[in-house]
Amino acid sequence: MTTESPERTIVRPYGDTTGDGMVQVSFTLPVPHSKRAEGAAQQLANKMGIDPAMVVHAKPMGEGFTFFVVYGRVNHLVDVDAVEVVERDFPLLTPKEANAAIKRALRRRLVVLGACIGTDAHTVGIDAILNIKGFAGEKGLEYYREIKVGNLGAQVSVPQLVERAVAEEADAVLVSQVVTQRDAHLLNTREMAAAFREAFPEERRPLLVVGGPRFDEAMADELGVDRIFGRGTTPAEVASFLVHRLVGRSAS
Ligand code: B12
Repeated sequence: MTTESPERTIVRPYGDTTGDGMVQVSFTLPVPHSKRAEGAAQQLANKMGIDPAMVVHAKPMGEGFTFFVVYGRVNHLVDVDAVEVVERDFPLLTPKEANAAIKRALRRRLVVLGACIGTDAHTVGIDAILNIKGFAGEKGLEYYREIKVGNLGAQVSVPQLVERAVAEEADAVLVSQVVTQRDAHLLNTREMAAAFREAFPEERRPLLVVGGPRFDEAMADELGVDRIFGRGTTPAEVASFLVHRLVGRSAS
């Protein structure tokens, strides 16, 4: 890491030697594999600011497509201090602490509903958060004595989800969106948020949480949800957020 001044931290990518600017990118071009195709990949990499660019891997992908890995140097600098991310702004609780806080504040179990909506059938992510076996060494929300979990599974329609949330008097609705083709995750999330706003008065609306590996966590307001969780989220982070928001809400 090189620093320009005591305040700013400026870094370059690292490949063979510190600060040499080496990066590796992969992409697919709609051309059959050939020397010319490799040249095209190199040209694209050059246009992306990678110079020199070496095609280190090229593999035909079905008919008329080639997958490439290109390794090369960029001259760009990264200002780490200028990076903006959504930091965790609530304390991380153990299951015992979360249970105690819910019991104290709500005097009933907190009701959570989870689902993959739209045509999305990727349930592994929502299961990682909800199922008792959990994720990354943490137990899922089903393990929390004071949380009642309903996992609706895959391909749940927005009307079905709203109906269940009404019937179960859900405190929070957790939605997973993994497929991002044609921005399906954004469209589905907006549709879901609008439907919940229509079905509930604002003060009784369940907390809306979405997650998936390709969301931008900074887009919560834009998508009309209360929080977005991205890649690598663990169950304790989600439980802690729910406690922070719902217990806080009931206290005010
Ligand atoms: C397993 C898998 C499948 C399985 C799904 C099985 C199942 N029951 O889930 C099967 C084989 C069914 C499948 C099918 C398809 N798949 Co698929 N699949 C994958 C794969 C390999 C792994 C996904 C996964 O399980 N990750 C592990 C979990 C733990 O991670 P996660 O989902 O990110 O979840 C974490 C966080 O994101 C977060 N999180 C996620 N959801 C939520 C929700 C909340 C509320 C919160 C708080 C947090 C949270 O917490 C989790 C834990 O940290 C990915 C590629 C990859 N390596 O990621 C492709 C991938 C997602 N699939 C893809 C595609 C294209 C498809 C198909 C369209 C393929 C086809 N042509 O049929 C179909 C679509 C089916 C459908 N209708 O949805 C693409 C999506 C591309 C895109 N741009 O959208 C990927 C990226 C593969 C690729 N590189 O092309 N797939």
